[in-house]
Amino acid sequence: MVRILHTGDWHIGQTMRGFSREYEHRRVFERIREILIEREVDALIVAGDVFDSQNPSGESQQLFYDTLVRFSRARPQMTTIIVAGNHDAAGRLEAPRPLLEAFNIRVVGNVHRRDGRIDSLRHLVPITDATGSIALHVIAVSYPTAACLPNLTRLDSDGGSPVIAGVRSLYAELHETLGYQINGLPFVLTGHLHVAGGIESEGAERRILIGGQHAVPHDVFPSEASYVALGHLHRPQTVGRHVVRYSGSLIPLSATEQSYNHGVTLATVDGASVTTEHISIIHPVPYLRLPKAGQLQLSELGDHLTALDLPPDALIDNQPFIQLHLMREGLPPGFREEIDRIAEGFPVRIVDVRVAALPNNIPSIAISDPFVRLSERDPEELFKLAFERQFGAAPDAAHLDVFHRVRAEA
Ligand SMILES: [Mn+2]
Repeated sequence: MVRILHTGDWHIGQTMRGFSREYEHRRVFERIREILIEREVDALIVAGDVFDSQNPSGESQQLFYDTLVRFSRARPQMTTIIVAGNHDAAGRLEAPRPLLEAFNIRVVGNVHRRDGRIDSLRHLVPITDATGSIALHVIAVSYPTAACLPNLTRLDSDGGSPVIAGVRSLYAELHETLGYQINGLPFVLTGHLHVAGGIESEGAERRILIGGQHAVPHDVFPSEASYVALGHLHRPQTVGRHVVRYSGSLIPLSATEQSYNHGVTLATVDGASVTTEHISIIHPVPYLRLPKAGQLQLSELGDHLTALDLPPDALIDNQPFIQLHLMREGLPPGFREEIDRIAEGFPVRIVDVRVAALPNNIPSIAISDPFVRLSERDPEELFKLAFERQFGAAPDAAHLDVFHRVRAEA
C-alpha cells in the first residue's frame, strides 16, 4: 500500500492587492507537514505552479527550500515529486536537482527529448512502501509547452485539435516507453493543464480555449493509471473519473476562490484499489464579505467595520481580507480613495470591491457614465454588461464560472 499526498498551485510569492501571502503560506505548509506525519505519507506530489512568477524573489525561494527541508525531515523515507506549471521557469526549478535528489526530491521542469525521442527515465520516479520495497511508480509530467509536445505535423490529423492529439501522444509515449520499467506495478501520472469535464469538449466544433490554452479531455491519460495528480485549476475537483483529480490551491488566490474548500488530496493505492480523500486546510486568515448579504452604502462602511469588533492591535498578517459590496447610488468618483481613507483606522485589508449591478434596461447609458473610470469598475459587472449587449440575456452561472477562471489566469 502506498499513500500519496497530492497538492499543487502553491503560487509562492503571490500578493493580493500588494499584500504578501507569506504568513498564510507558512501556516498551510506547517499543516501539510503535520498531515505528512499523521497520514504516514510515502510520496508527496506538487503538481505545478510552485511559484507565482517565473522570476521568484529570494524570499520566495527561501520559503520553498525551507519548506522542502522541513517536509523531508518530517518524513525522511518519503519521496517528493515536483513538476513545473505554466507559472514556473522550468530551468530555474530544475537547477538545484543534484542537491534536491540527495533529499529524495525529484524535479521535472520540462519534457526532455534526445533526437526526438523522449528521455523517459527522467520522468520515472519509483516509490517505496512502508516495507522499503518499490510498490508503485510516478510518471512525472510538467506543464506541456508546445516545445514539449511531439512534432505535431507527424500526428494524424483527423480534424481534431493538434494540441489534444499532442498531449495524448505525449502520455501514450511515456506509458509505452516505460512499460518495461514499470513491470506490472501500479503507476500514477502528474499533469499541469486544463482538463475539460468530459469527452464532449473534444472535436473542432467544441474546442475550448482557456487563457490561450486548449482544454484536453480526461481520456488523454492512459486508463491503466491508478491516479492522475493534476494542477492548474484551483478548485479541488475530479474530472471524468474519480482518480483524475485536481487537489486545488491551498489558499484563495483571488476573490473567486474565497468559497473553495481548499486542501490536499490523499490517494491510497493498494494493488488495484484506489481511494481518494480530500483533506481540508483551514484558511489561516479570515476572508470576509461585507456586508454578509446585499450591498452597503459607502457612508455606512465605517459602522460596518466598527461592528466587526476586531482586536485593534492585530498585526498586518493576521488582519482579515475584505471583499466589499457597495451600492451604486451616490457613489462619488474616486470612491476607491475614500474606501482606503475610511478603512485606514481599522485592522483590515480590503482586497476586492464590487459595485452593485446596473438595472438591466440601461446598459448603454451606464457604459458611457463619465463619472466612473474603467479601473473603478467591477470586471464581473463589465462582463455581464458586454454579454447582455451581445446576446440580449444575462449570462448564466456556467458563463460566469468560465469568466472567473479566465480572469484568474490572466
Ligand atoms: Mn497553472
